[in-house]
Amino acid sequence: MAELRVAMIGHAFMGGTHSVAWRTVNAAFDLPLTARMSVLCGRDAAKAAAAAEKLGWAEHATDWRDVVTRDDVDLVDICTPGDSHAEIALAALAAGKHVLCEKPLANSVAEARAMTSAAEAARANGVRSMCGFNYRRTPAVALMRQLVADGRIGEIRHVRARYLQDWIVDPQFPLVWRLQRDKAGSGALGDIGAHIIDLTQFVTGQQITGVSALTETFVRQRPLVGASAGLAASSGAGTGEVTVDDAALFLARLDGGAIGTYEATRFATGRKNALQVEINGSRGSVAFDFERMNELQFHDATVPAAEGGFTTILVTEPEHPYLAGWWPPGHPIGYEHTFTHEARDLMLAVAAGEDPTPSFADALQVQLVLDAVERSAANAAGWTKVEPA
Ligand code: SOE
Repeated sequence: MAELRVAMIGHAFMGGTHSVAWRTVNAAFDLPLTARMSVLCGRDAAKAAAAAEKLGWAEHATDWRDVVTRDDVDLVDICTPGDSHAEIALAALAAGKHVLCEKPLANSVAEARAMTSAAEAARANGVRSMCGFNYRRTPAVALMRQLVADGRIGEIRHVRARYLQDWIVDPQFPLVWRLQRDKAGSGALGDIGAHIIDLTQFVTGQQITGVSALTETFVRQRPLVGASAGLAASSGAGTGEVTVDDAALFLARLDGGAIGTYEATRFATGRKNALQVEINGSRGSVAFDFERMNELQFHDATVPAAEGGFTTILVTEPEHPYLAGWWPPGHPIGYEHTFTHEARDLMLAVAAGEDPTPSFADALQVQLVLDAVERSAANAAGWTKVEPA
């Protein structure tokens, strides 16, 4: 069977999740291509070698510029912080490689536009590109989209989205790259707010057209990093400034007539990875919480009131999206599977000569929303003070 030879740039948290995906995708799904984990690339040779060994890559390398032009690489998988997404993606596309790029697509609208133009130009030569908004591929989320598309929710009035984490509540948690604007672009907004923007637009089929926002940075100085691994880190000597938001809230209008509230924070003590979305429509509602990712809450407003109310759908059946690839009915799956589903869909698109989604253009639209949120939050004129009593 034909191979898809993958080069992965970066090997921290996302590199780990993507490695699981490439390693398992052909075991779970019957696909027209076989993923080959050809080369893992990282700046430090010893760390890259250890990561390649641990994560299952055939080789390691230290210079991404060499890697993206190699003849024995078909796809470049970008798992680095946002400040290098644009440069790597542009080079990979110019070399005719398919590209999978972690979210958010870039650190600015200008970079996202350049990446989108390059992806569109490369497309003419059969080159595919995709942004890694993995939560779209949670079976319960895909089911939620199906219910909306099938008209079961009716006309959508409300979109209520929150992404709540608490991993930096401790003011002594060090200044990792996700807390630095030059590396991450923004804070909770781009890191996790981007997911709920993408997810709600994906589920509803509507796009955000305007926002009114506020952002806050609760802890402005943090210890510098001693060592870090994934999201965990230890403190080194000295402190530095947090240059991103800790939390972002906004109201939104969507182009199909819905109105929305969005909240992204890393300070929701006790909430670990609570990506929560509720959609209310004229015929019913759906609600999802990633902390219970194998369940979907559904209210059918067309049944008699006495039988109404939210019921729990256990999204563990082979009839549900993606689940035919996994275990017998009733057996749940986890976070890492969303990345395997992403790899599956990308491989199917590459093999069929079709464009995978979300495209770079879709991710640019998310970037434009992030940018509007930041501009709105910075605009004090939009803030109405309560008159003193
Ligand atoms: C950290 O907030 C993080 O790992 C995000 O970067 C991911 O995109 C999200 O899936 C989980 O949380």
